[in-house]
Amino acid sequence: MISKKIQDALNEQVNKEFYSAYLYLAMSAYCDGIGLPGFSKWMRFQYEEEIIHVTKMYDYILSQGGDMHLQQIDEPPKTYGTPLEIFETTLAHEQMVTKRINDLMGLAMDERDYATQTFMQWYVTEQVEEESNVNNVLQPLRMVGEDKGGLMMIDQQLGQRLAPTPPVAAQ
Ligand code: OFO
Repeated sequence: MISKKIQDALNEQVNKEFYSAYLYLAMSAYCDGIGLPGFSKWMRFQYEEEIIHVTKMYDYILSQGGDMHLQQIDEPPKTYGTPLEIFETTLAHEQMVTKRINDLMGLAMDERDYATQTFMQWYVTEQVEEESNVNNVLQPLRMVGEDKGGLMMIDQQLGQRLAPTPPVAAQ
């Protein structure tokens, strides 16, 4: 069982995770449109990751007897600038999500809700990985700058990303 406060905070986070999915799908389309299929694929798999984040939280709310309230999802931008700008936007977004996850964990601690703390630990760990994955792309992007050959190489590498697999608890 979860309190109304936790239930509402989790519902809001479901909405934010849906926005993340929407954002990365929009970025995927944008990258496709500017001729970067590897970037597009990377973002498409990032979208799929976010759907896993959504589904896992959705399942948890219902398993705790909470009310699910699917709210309106904000519209993401249509354009994102250069590949470097795309990933700078992505890092800023993930840092914002990390802050939200930490706030949710803080709320679960204030409420002495141990089940939700255990549940949220998965997201805390996941955010470390999310930020690290983005930084791993940002570093070479900063090195190559505007160099087209360098960007093509990064595009090829990003195209090798594997599809995400849902954790057992979310299946
Ligand atoms: Fe759901 O982690 Fe990215 O946003």
